[in-house]
Amino acid sequence: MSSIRRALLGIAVCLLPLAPSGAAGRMPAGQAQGEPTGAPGADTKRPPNVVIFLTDDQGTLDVNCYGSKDLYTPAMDELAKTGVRFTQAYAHAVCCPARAMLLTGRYPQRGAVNSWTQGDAKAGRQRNMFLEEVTLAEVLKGAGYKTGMFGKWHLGAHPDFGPTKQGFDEFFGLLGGFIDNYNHHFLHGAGNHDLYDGIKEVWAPGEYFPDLMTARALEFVDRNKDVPFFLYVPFNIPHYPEQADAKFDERYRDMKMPRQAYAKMISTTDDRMGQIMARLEKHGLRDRTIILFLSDNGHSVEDYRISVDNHQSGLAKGTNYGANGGGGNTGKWIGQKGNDFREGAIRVPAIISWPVKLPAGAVREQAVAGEDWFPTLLELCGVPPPAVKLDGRSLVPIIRSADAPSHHQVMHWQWQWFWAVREGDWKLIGREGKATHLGNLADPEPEKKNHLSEQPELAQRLQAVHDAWLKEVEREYYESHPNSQRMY
Ligand SMILES: [Ca+2]
Repeated sequence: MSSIRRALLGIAVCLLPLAPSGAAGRMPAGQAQGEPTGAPGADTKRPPNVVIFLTDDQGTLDVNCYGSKDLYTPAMDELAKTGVRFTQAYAHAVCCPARAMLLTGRYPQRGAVNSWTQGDAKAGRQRNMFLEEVTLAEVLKGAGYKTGMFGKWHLGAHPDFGPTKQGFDEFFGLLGGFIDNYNHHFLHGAGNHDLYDGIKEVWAPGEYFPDLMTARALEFVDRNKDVPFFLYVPFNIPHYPEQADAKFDERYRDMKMPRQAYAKMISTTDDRMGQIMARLEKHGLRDRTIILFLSDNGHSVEDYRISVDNHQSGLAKGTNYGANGGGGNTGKWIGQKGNDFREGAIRVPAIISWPVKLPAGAVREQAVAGEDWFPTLLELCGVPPPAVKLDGRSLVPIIRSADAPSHHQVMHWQWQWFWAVREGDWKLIGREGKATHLGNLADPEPEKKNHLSEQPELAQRLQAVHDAWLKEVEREYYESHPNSQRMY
Protein backbone atom coordinates (compact mmCIF):
# COMPACT_ATOMS: atom_id res chain seq x y z
CA MET A 1 0.00 0.00 0.00
CA SER A 2 1.42 3.39 -0.96
CA SER A 3 2.00 6.06 1.67
CA ILE A 4 -0.57 8.34 0.01
CA ARG A 5 -3.16 5.60 0.09
CA ARG A 6 -2.39 4.77 3.71
CA ALA A 7 -2.67 8.42 4.66
CA LEU A 8 -6.01 8.84 2.89
CA LEU A 9 -7.50 5.77 4.48
CA GLY A 10 -6.08 6.86 7.80
CA ILE A 11 -8.06 10.08 7.56
CA ALA A 12 -11.29 8.15 7.06
CA VAL A 13 -10.54 5.85 9.98
CA CYS A 14 -9.54 8.72 12.27
CA LEU A 15 -12.77 10.54 11.53
CA LEU A 16 -14.89 7.49 12.06
CA PRO A 17 -15.55 7.78 15.80
CA LEU A 18 -17.00 11.23 15.14
CA ALA A 19 -19.57 9.99 12.68
CA PRO A 20 -21.38 6.79 13.54
CA SER A 21 -24.61 6.76 11.58
CA GLY A 22 -25.24 10.48 11.62
CA ALA A 23 -24.07 11.13 15.15
CA ALA A 24 -21.87 14.04 14.14
CA GLY A 25 -22.93 16.66 11.66
CA ARG A 26 -23.77 14.40 8.75
CA MET A 27 -27.23 12.97 9.34
CA PRO A 28 -28.55 10.15 7.23
CA ALA A 29 -31.33 11.51 5.04
CA GLY A 30 -34.71 11.67 6.71
CA GLN A 31 -33.34 10.95 10.15
CA ALA A 32 -34.26 13.39 12.86
CA GLN A 33 -32.02 13.80 15.88
CA GLY A 34 -32.62 10.91 18.26
CA GLU A 35 -34.59 8.88 15.76
CA PRO A 36 -33.53 5.24 15.93
CA THR A 37 -31.97 3.61 12.89
CA GLY A 38 -32.75 0.18 11.55
CA ALA A 39 -35.29 -2.34 12.71
CA PRO A 40 -37.18 -1.93 15.99
CA GLY A 41 -34.91 -2.83 18.86
CA ALA A 42 -31.85 -2.75 16.63
CA ASP A 43 -28.54 -1.26 17.65
CA THR A 44 -29.15 2.46 17.07
CA LYS A 45 -25.44 3.14 16.47
CA ARG A 46 -25.16 0.62 13.70
CA PRO A 47 -24.86 2.24 10.26
CA PRO A 48 -26.96 0.90 7.36
CA ASN A 49 -25.80 -1.92 5.13
CA VAL A 50 -25.15 -1.11 1.48
CA VAL A 51 -26.01 -3.46 -1.38
CA ILE A 52 -25.24 -2.50 -4.98
CA PHE A 53 -26.79 -4.49 -7.81
CA LEU A 54 -24.93 -3.46 -10.96
CA THR A 55 -26.40 -5.09 -14.05
CA ASP A 56 -24.44 -5.50 -17.26
CA ASP A 57 -25.70 -4.08 -20.56
CA GLN A 58 -29.26 -3.58 -19.32
CA GLY A 59 -30.67 -0.95 -21.65
CA THR A 60 -32.19 2.44 -20.93
CA LEU A 61 -35.83 1.33 -20.55
CA ASP A 62 -35.38 -2.42 -20.08
CA VAL A 63 -37.29 -2.77 -16.83
CA ASN A 64 -41.05 -2.80 -16.54
CA CYS A 65 -41.08 0.14 -14.13
CA TYR A 66 -39.23 2.16 -16.81
CA GLY A 67 -42.00 1.65 -19.31
CA SER A 68 -41.30 -1.72 -20.89
CA LYS A 69 -44.57 -3.64 -20.86
CA ASP A 70 -43.27 -6.99 -22.02
CA LEU A 71 -40.72 -7.91 -19.36
CA TYR A 72 -40.97 -9.75 -16.06
CA THR A 73 -38.90 -7.79 -13.53
CA PRO A 74 -40.62 -8.10 -10.12
CA ALA A 75 -37.50 -7.49 -8.02
CA MET A 76 -36.45 -4.37 -9.91
CA ASP A 77 -40.04 -3.10 -9.87
CA GLU A 78 -40.21 -3.73 -6.12
CA LEU A 79 -37.19 -1.47 -5.65
CA ALA A 80 -39.01 1.28 -7.56
CA LYS A 81 -42.05 0.85 -5.29
CA THR A 82 -39.92 1.10 -2.17
CA GLY A 83 -37.45 3.69 -3.44
CA VAL A 84 -36.52 6.55 -5.73
CA ARG A 85 -36.32 5.89 -9.45
CA PHE A 86 -34.18 8.12 -11.68
CA THR A 87 -35.25 8.79 -15.27
CA GLN A 88 -32.10 10.67 -16.24
CA ALA A 89 -29.32 8.64 -14.65
CA TYR A 90 -26.09 8.36 -16.57
CA ALA A 91 -23.44 5.71 -16.39
CA HIS A 92 -20.98 5.20 -19.26
CA ALA A 93 -20.93 3.78 -22.77
CA VAL A 94 -19.03 0.60 -21.85
CA CYS A 95 -18.29 -1.57 -18.80
CA CYS A 96 -14.90 -0.49 -17.39
CA PRO A 97 -15.36 3.26 -16.91
CA ALA A 98 -18.87 2.72 -15.50
CA ARG A 99 -17.36 0.55 -12.76
CA ALA A 100 -14.54 3.01 -12.05
CA MET A 101 -16.90 5.98 -11.65
CA LEU A 102 -19.26 4.01 -9.42
CA LEU A 103 -16.53 2.70 -7.11
CA THR A 104 -14.41 5.89 -6.89
CA GLY A 105 -16.80 8.83 -7.38
CA ARG A 106 -14.31 10.20 -9.92
CA TYR A 107 -13.92 10.50 -13.66
CA PRO A 108 -12.55 7.10 -14.76
CA GLN A 109 -9.62 8.77 -16.56
CA ARG A 110 -8.12 9.86 -13.23
CA GLY A 111 -7.60 6.20 -12.38
CA ALA A 112 -6.32 5.11 -15.82
CA VAL A 113 -9.62 3.63 -16.92
CA ASN A 114 -9.85 5.11 -20.40
CA SER A 115 -9.38 1.85 -22.28
CA TRP A 116 -9.96 -1.84 -21.56
CA THR A 117 -8.82 -2.87 -18.08
CA GLN A 118 -8.85 -6.60 -18.65
CA GLY A 119 -6.83 -9.60 -19.86
CA ASP A 120 -5.73 -13.00 -18.63
CA ALA A 121 -4.67 -12.66 -14.98
CA LYS A 122 -1.89 -15.18 -15.65
CA ALA A 123 -0.48 -13.23 -18.61
CA GLY A 124 1.37 -10.54 -16.68
CA ARG A 125 0.55 -6.97 -15.98
CA GLN A 126 -1.76 -5.28 -18.44
CA ARG A 127 -3.92 -2.18 -17.96
CA ASN A 128 -5.37 -1.88 -14.44
CA MET A 129 -7.14 0.85 -12.51
CA PHE A 130 -4.52 2.67 -10.42
CA LEU A 131 -4.19 1.09 -7.02
CA GLU A 132 -4.17 4.56 -5.47
CA GLU A 133 -7.81 5.09 -6.41
CA VAL A 134 -9.80 5.01 -3.18
CA THR A 135 -12.82 2.76 -3.63
CA LEU A 136 -16.13 2.75 -1.84
CA ALA A 137 -15.11 -0.64 -0.42
CA GLU A 138 -11.95 0.85 1.10
CA VAL A 139 -13.80 3.74 2.70
CA LEU A 140 -16.55 1.55 4.12
CA LYS A 141 -14.05 -1.08 5.27
CA GLY A 142 -12.19 1.72 7.05
CA ALA A 143 -15.47 2.59 8.76
CA GLY A 144 -15.85 -0.94 10.10
CA TYR A 145 -17.91 -2.56 7.34
CA LYS A 146 -17.45 -6.12 6.12
CA THR A 147 -17.01 -5.90 2.36
CA GLY A 148 -17.78 -8.54 -0.22
CA MET A 149 -17.89 -8.55 -3.99
CA PHE A 150 -19.43 -11.34 -6.06
CA GLY A 151 -19.54 -11.00 -9.84
CA LYS A 152 -17.65 -9.04 -12.48
CA TRP A 153 -14.68 -6.77 -11.69
CA HIS A 154 -13.41 -5.47 -15.07
CA LEU A 155 -10.99 -2.93 -13.61
CA GLY A 156 -7.79 -4.86 -14.33
CA ALA A 157 -6.99 -8.58 -14.12
CA HIS A 158 -3.56 -8.55 -12.50
CA PRO A 159 -3.64 -10.10 -8.99
CA ASP A 160 -1.93 -7.02 -7.51
CA PHE A 161 -4.80 -4.79 -8.67
CA GLY A 162 -7.90 -6.91 -8.05
CA PRO A 163 -10.87 -6.46 -5.72
CA THR A 164 -9.08 -7.76 -2.62
CA LYS A 165 -6.41 -5.07 -3.18
CA GLN A 166 -9.10 -2.42 -3.49
CA GLY A 167 -10.97 -2.86 -0.21
CA PHE A 168 -12.98 -6.03 -0.62
CA ASP A 169 -12.49 -8.59 2.16
CA GLU A 170 -13.64 -11.25 -0.23
CA PHE A 171 -14.23 -11.65 -3.93
CA PHE A 172 -15.61 -14.40 -6.11
CA GLY A 173 -16.17 -14.04 -9.82
CA LEU A 174 -14.61 -12.92 -13.07
CA LEU A 175 -11.90 -10.30 -13.51
CA GLY A 176 -12.56 -9.47 -17.16
CA GLY A 177 -15.47 -8.42 -19.33
CA PHE A 178 -17.62 -11.54 -19.65
CA ILE A 179 -17.53 -15.33 -19.52
CA ASP A 180 -19.40 -18.30 -20.84
CA ASN A 181 -21.70 -19.01 -17.89
CA TYR A 182 -20.90 -22.74 -17.87
CA ASN A 183 -17.23 -23.09 -18.79
CA HIS A 184 -16.19 -19.70 -17.33
CA HIS A 185 -13.94 -18.67 -20.19
CA PHE A 186 -13.65 -15.22 -21.68
CA LEU A 187 -14.53 -15.89 -25.30
CA HIS A 188 -13.05 -13.10 -27.44
CA GLY A 189 -9.82 -13.93 -29.29
CA ALA A 190 -8.12 -17.14 -28.15
CA GLY A 191 -10.06 -17.05 -24.87
CA ASN A 192 -8.90 -17.52 -21.27
CA HIS A 193 -10.34 -19.10 -18.16
CA ASP A 194 -11.60 -16.42 -15.77
CA LEU A 195 -13.01 -17.61 -12.44
CA TYR A 196 -11.37 -16.48 -9.19
CA ASP A 197 -11.88 -16.72 -5.46
CA GLY A 198 -9.82 -13.83 -4.10
CA ILE A 199 -6.62 -14.09 -6.16
CA LYS A 200 -6.86 -17.87 -6.52
CA GLU A 201 -8.05 -19.34 -9.79
CA VAL A 202 -10.87 -21.84 -9.22
CA TRP A 203 -12.65 -24.26 -11.55
CA ALA A 204 -16.31 -25.24 -11.59
CA PRO A 205 -17.00 -26.58 -15.08
CA GLY A 206 -20.66 -27.05 -15.88
CA GLU A 207 -21.93 -24.88 -13.01
CA TYR A 208 -24.08 -21.88 -13.94
CA PHE A 209 -22.19 -18.73 -12.99
CA PRO A 210 -25.16 -16.53 -11.97
CA ASP A 211 -26.06 -19.21 -9.43
CA LEU A 212 -22.48 -19.57 -8.21
CA MET A 213 -22.12 -15.83 -7.54
CA THR A 214 -25.58 -15.53 -6.03
CA ALA A 215 -24.88 -18.42 -3.65
CA ARG A 216 -21.76 -16.62 -2.47
CA ALA A 217 -23.69 -13.37 -1.98
CA LEU A 218 -26.38 -15.17 0.05
CA GLU A 219 -23.77 -16.84 2.22
CA PHE A 220 -22.10 -13.45 2.77
CA VAL A 221 -25.41 -11.96 3.97
CA ASP A 222 -26.03 -14.93 6.29
CA ARG A 223 -22.57 -14.70 7.81
CA ASN A 224 -22.63 -10.91 8.27
CA LYS A 225 -26.25 -10.34 9.26
CA ASP A 226 -25.26 -8.92 12.66
CA VAL A 227 -22.67 -6.41 11.45
CA PRO A 228 -22.66 -3.56 8.92
CA PHE A 229 -21.74 -4.80 5.46
CA PHE A 230 -21.17 -3.58 1.93
CA LEU A 231 -22.23 -6.18 -0.61
CA TYR A 232 -21.29 -5.32 -4.21
CA VAL A 233 -23.07 -7.55 -6.72
CA PRO A 234 -21.96 -6.65 -10.26
CA PHE A 235 -23.82 -9.21 -12.34
CA ASN A 236 -22.21 -10.42 -15.58
CA ILE A 237 -25.69 -10.51 -17.15
CA PRO A 238 -27.85 -9.69 -19.16
CA HIS A 239 -24.55 -9.25 -21.10
CA TYR A 240 -23.95 -12.04 -23.63
CA PRO A 241 -23.59 -15.00 -23.94
CA GLU A 242 -27.37 -15.09 -23.61
CA GLN A 243 -27.61 -18.28 -21.55
CA ALA A 244 -30.78 -17.66 -19.58
CA ASP A 245 -32.45 -19.68 -16.84
CA ALA A 246 -34.72 -22.13 -18.70
CA LYS A 247 -37.57 -21.38 -16.31
CA PHE A 248 -38.24 -18.22 -18.34
CA ASP A 249 -38.56 -20.03 -21.67
CA GLU A 250 -42.31 -20.46 -21.48
CA ARG A 251 -43.01 -16.89 -20.36
CA TYR A 252 -41.33 -15.45 -23.46
CA ARG A 253 -42.25 -18.23 -25.88
CA ASP A 254 -44.15 -15.92 -28.25
CA MET A 255 -41.77 -12.98 -28.14
CA LYS A 256 -39.76 -12.21 -31.26
CA MET A 257 -35.98 -12.50 -31.43
CA PRO A 258 -33.66 -10.87 -30.54
CA ARG A 259 -35.73 -9.40 -27.70
CA GLN A 260 -36.81 -12.86 -26.61
CA ALA A 261 -33.26 -13.99 -25.76
CA TYR A 262 -32.48 -10.65 -24.13
CA ALA A 263 -35.72 -10.57 -22.10
CA LYS A 264 -34.96 -14.00 -20.66
CA MET A 265 -31.58 -12.68 -19.54
CA ILE A 266 -33.19 -9.63 -17.92
CA SER A 267 -35.57 -11.89 -15.99
CA THR A 268 -32.72 -14.22 -15.00
CA THR A 269 -30.86 -11.22 -13.57
CA ASP A 270 -33.97 -9.96 -11.80
CA ASP A 271 -34.55 -13.41 -10.32
CA ARG A 272 -31.07 -13.51 -8.71
CA MET A 273 -31.53 -9.97 -7.39
CA GLY A 274 -34.83 -11.13 -5.91
CA GLN A 275 -33.11 -14.04 -4.16
CA ILE A 276 -30.71 -11.67 -2.41
CA MET A 277 -33.50 -9.23 -1.50
CA ALA A 278 -35.50 -12.13 -0.02
CA ARG A 279 -32.51 -13.12 2.09
CA LEU A 280 -32.27 -9.57 3.47
CA GLU A 281 -35.99 -9.75 4.34
CA LYS A 282 -35.55 -13.13 5.98
CA HIS A 283 -32.95 -11.70 8.34
CA GLY A 284 -35.03 -8.58 9.04
CA LEU A 285 -32.37 -6.43 7.38
CA ARG A 286 -34.34 -4.70 4.64
CA ASP A 287 -35.14 -1.56 6.66
CA ARG A 288 -31.51 -1.16 7.58
CA THR A 289 -30.13 -1.81 4.10
CA ILE A 290 -29.68 0.73 1.30
CA ILE A 291 -30.05 -0.97 -2.07
CA LEU A 292 -28.76 0.73 -5.20
CA PHE A 293 -29.66 -0.87 -8.51
CA LEU A 294 -28.31 0.39 -11.82
CA SER A 295 -26.90 -0.72 -15.16
CA ASP A 296 -23.36 0.01 -16.33
CA ASN A 297 -24.22 1.04 -19.90
CA GLY A 298 -26.91 0.76 -22.55
CA HIS A 299 -28.01 -2.38 -24.36
CA SER A 300 -25.68 -4.16 -26.76
CA VAL A 301 -26.21 -4.89 -30.43
CA GLU A 302 -23.08 -7.04 -30.67
CA ASP A 303 -22.90 -10.51 -32.16
CA TYR A 304 -19.83 -12.76 -32.17
CA ARG A 305 -18.45 -16.16 -33.16
CA ILE A 306 -15.43 -18.08 -31.90
CA SER A 307 -12.74 -16.88 -34.28
CA VAL A 308 -9.93 -19.46 -33.91
CA ASP A 309 -9.31 -23.20 -33.85
CA ASN A 310 -8.32 -24.75 -30.51
CA HIS A 311 -10.05 -22.04 -28.51
CA GLN A 312 -9.16 -22.19 -24.80
CA SER A 313 -12.82 -22.72 -23.91
CA GLY A 314 -13.03 -25.88 -26.01
CA LEU A 315 -15.76 -24.30 -28.13
CA ALA A 316 -15.41 -24.95 -31.86
CA LYS A 317 -14.44 -22.25 -34.31
CA GLY A 318 -17.60 -20.64 -35.63
CA THR A 319 -19.64 -21.18 -32.46
CA ASN A 320 -21.97 -18.20 -32.08
CA TYR A 321 -21.83 -16.74 -28.59
CA GLY A 322 -23.26 -13.34 -29.47
CA ALA A 323 -25.92 -11.18 -28.04
CA ASN A 324 -28.10 -12.08 -30.98
CA GLY A 325 -27.73 -8.55 -32.24
CA GLY A 326 -29.74 -6.49 -29.82
CA GLY A 327 -33.18 -6.60 -28.26
CA GLY A 328 -32.98 -3.50 -26.08
CA ASN A 329 -35.70 -0.87 -25.71
CA THR A 330 -34.60 2.76 -25.65
CA GLY A 331 -37.99 4.35 -26.39
CA LYS A 332 -37.49 7.72 -28.11
CA TRP A 333 -33.76 7.71 -27.41
CA ILE A 334 -31.24 6.39 -29.90
CA GLY A 335 -27.82 4.79 -29.45
CA GLN A 336 -26.40 1.68 -27.82
CA LYS A 337 -23.39 0.39 -25.88
CA GLY A 338 -20.03 1.08 -27.49
CA ASN A 339 -18.21 4.01 -29.05
CA ASP A 340 -21.35 6.07 -28.83
CA PHE A 341 -22.50 8.68 -26.38
CA ARG A 342 -26.07 9.12 -27.52
CA GLU A 343 -28.63 8.56 -24.78
CA GLY A 344 -29.18 4.87 -25.54
CA ALA A 345 -25.52 4.26 -24.74
CA ILE A 346 -25.25 6.06 -21.42
CA ARG A 347 -28.70 6.64 -19.88
CA VAL A 348 -29.51 3.69 -17.64
CA PRO A 349 -32.08 2.43 -15.15
CA ALA A 350 -31.10 3.50 -11.60
CA ILE A 351 -33.07 3.11 -8.36
CA ILE A 352 -32.08 3.66 -4.75
CA SER A 353 -34.20 2.12 -1.99
CA TRP A 354 -33.97 2.39 1.78
CA PRO A 355 -37.41 1.74 3.27
CA VAL A 356 -38.55 4.12 6.00
CA LYS A 357 -35.59 6.47 5.50
CA LEU A 358 -35.97 7.51 1.85
CA PRO A 359 -39.06 8.34 -0.23
CA ALA A 360 -40.92 5.36 -1.66
CA GLY A 361 -42.41 5.13 -5.14
CA ALA A 362 -40.76 8.44 -6.03
CA VAL A 363 -39.42 9.48 -9.43
CA ARG A 364 -36.63 11.99 -10.04
CA GLU A 365 -35.99 13.56 -13.41
CA GLN A 366 -32.82 15.49 -12.63
CA ALA A 367 -29.67 14.52 -14.52
CA VAL A 368 -27.41 12.47 -12.27
CA ALA A 369 -23.95 11.09 -12.97
CA GLY A 370 -22.36 7.73 -12.25
CA GLU A 371 -19.82 9.51 -10.02
CA ASP A 372 -22.61 10.77 -7.74
CA TRP A 373 -23.43 7.45 -6.07
CA PHE A 374 -20.16 7.28 -4.13
CA PRO A 375 -20.68 10.50 -2.11
CA THR A 376 -24.43 9.76 -1.90
CA LEU A 377 -23.94 6.37 -0.26
CA LEU A 378 -21.28 7.70 2.11
CA GLU A 379 -23.55 10.52 3.22
CA LEU A 380 -26.44 8.11 3.82
CA CYS A 381 -24.10 5.87 5.86
CA GLY A 382 -22.77 8.79 7.88
CA VAL A 383 -19.22 8.00 6.74
CA PRO A 384 -16.96 10.92 5.77
CA PRO A 385 -15.66 10.93 2.19
CA PRO A 386 -11.95 10.30 1.62
CA ALA A 387 -9.59 13.25 1.19
CA VAL A 388 -9.37 13.00 -2.58
CA LYS A 389 -10.87 15.10 -5.35
CA LEU A 390 -14.34 13.71 -6.01
CA ASP A 391 -16.15 14.55 -9.24
CA GLY A 392 -19.52 13.25 -8.01
CA ARG A 393 -21.87 15.16 -5.70
CA SER A 394 -24.20 13.67 -3.13
CA LEU A 395 -27.70 13.11 -4.48
CA VAL A 396 -29.32 13.30 -1.06
CA PRO A 397 -30.94 16.73 -1.80
CA ILE A 398 -32.35 15.33 -5.07
CA ILE A 399 -33.49 12.11 -3.44
CA ARG A 400 -35.40 14.23 -0.95
CA SER A 401 -36.87 16.72 -3.44
CA ALA A 402 -38.02 16.56 -7.03
CA ASP A 403 -37.39 20.32 -7.16
CA ALA A 404 -33.73 20.28 -6.14
CA PRO A 405 -31.51 21.39 -9.03
CA SER A 406 -29.26 18.93 -10.83
CA HIS A 407 -25.66 19.31 -9.71
CA HIS A 408 -24.45 19.07 -13.27
CA GLN A 409 -24.79 21.96 -15.70
CA VAL A 410 -22.10 20.27 -17.78
CA MET A 411 -21.41 16.54 -18.02
CA HIS A 412 -18.41 14.76 -19.55
CA TRP A 413 -17.70 11.31 -20.92
CA GLN A 414 -14.69 9.88 -22.69
CA TRP A 415 -13.71 6.40 -23.87
CA GLN A 416 -10.40 5.98 -25.66
CA TRP A 417 -10.45 8.78 -28.26
CA PHE A 418 -14.24 9.17 -28.31
CA TRP A 419 -15.84 11.84 -26.15
CA ALA A 420 -19.02 13.77 -25.38
CA VAL A 421 -19.95 16.87 -23.48
CA ARG A 422 -23.49 17.80 -22.50
CA GLU A 423 -24.70 21.26 -21.52
CA GLY A 424 -28.43 21.73 -21.03
CA ASP A 425 -30.20 19.95 -23.89
CA TRP A 426 -27.16 20.07 -26.17
CA LYS A 427 -24.72 17.22 -26.47
CA LEU A 428 -21.59 17.45 -28.58
CA ILE A 429 -19.96 14.15 -29.54
CA GLY A 430 -16.47 13.91 -31.02
CA ARG A 431 -13.48 11.81 -31.85
CA GLU A 432 -10.04 13.02 -30.77
CA GLY A 433 -9.90 16.76 -31.52
CA LYS A 434 -12.83 16.78 -33.92
CA ALA A 435 -16.53 17.22 -33.17
CA THR A 436 -18.71 14.85 -35.17
CA HIS A 437 -22.27 15.32 -33.94
CA LEU A 438 -24.23 18.05 -32.17
CA GLY A 439 -27.52 16.67 -30.91
CA ASN A 440 -30.39 18.17 -28.98
CA LEU A 441 -32.25 16.13 -26.35
CA ALA A 442 -35.32 18.34 -26.66
CA ASP A 443 -35.79 17.61 -30.37
CA PRO A 444 -38.93 15.55 -31.16
CA GLU A 445 -36.52 12.81 -32.22
CA PRO A 446 -33.67 13.48 -29.80
CA GLU A 447 -30.14 13.41 -31.20
CA LYS A 448 -31.29 12.27 -34.62
CA LYS A 449 -30.52 15.57 -36.33
CA ASN A 450 -26.91 16.75 -36.47
CA HIS A 451 -26.95 20.50 -35.75
CA LEU A 452 -23.20 20.83 -36.23
CA SER A 453 -23.23 22.86 -39.46
CA GLU A 454 -26.04 25.15 -38.21
CA GLN A 455 -24.47 25.90 -34.87
CA PRO A 456 -20.71 26.21 -35.41
CA GLU A 457 -20.18 28.70 -32.58
CA LEU A 458 -22.01 26.56 -30.04
CA ALA A 459 -20.06 23.50 -31.17
CA GLN A 460 -16.80 25.39 -30.89
CA ARG A 461 -17.62 26.57 -27.39
CA LEU A 462 -18.63 23.09 -26.21
CA GLN A 463 -15.50 21.61 -27.72
CA ALA A 464 -13.44 24.12 -25.74
CA VAL A 465 -15.30 23.01 -22.60
CA HIS A 466 -14.39 19.40 -23.37
CA ASP A 467 -10.77 20.28 -24.19
CA ALA A 468 -10.36 22.07 -20.86
CA TRP A 469 -11.83 19.10 -19.00
CA LEU A 470 -9.57 16.65 -20.79
CA LYS A 471 -6.52 18.76 -20.07
CA GLU A 472 -7.37 18.75 -16.38
CA VAL A 473 -7.95 14.98 -16.04
CA GLU A 474 -4.92 14.19 -18.23
CA ARG A 475 -2.72 16.47 -16.15
CA GLU A 476 -3.69 14.59 -13.00
CA TYR A 477 -3.20 11.25 -14.75
CA TYR A 478 0.34 12.01 -15.89
CA GLU A 479 1.38 13.91 -12.77
CA SER A 480 0.24 11.09 -10.48
CA HIS A 481 1.92 8.41 -12.62
CA PRO A 482 4.66 10.02 -14.75
CA ASN A 483 5.82 6.66 -16.12
CA SER A 484 2.37 5.30 -16.90
CA GLN A 485 1.24 4.22 -20.32
CA ARG A 486 -0.50 6.73 -22.54
CA MET A 487 -4.07 7.34 -21.54
CA TYR A 488 -5.33 6.02 -24.88
CA1 LIG B 1 -21.57 -3.56 -19.69
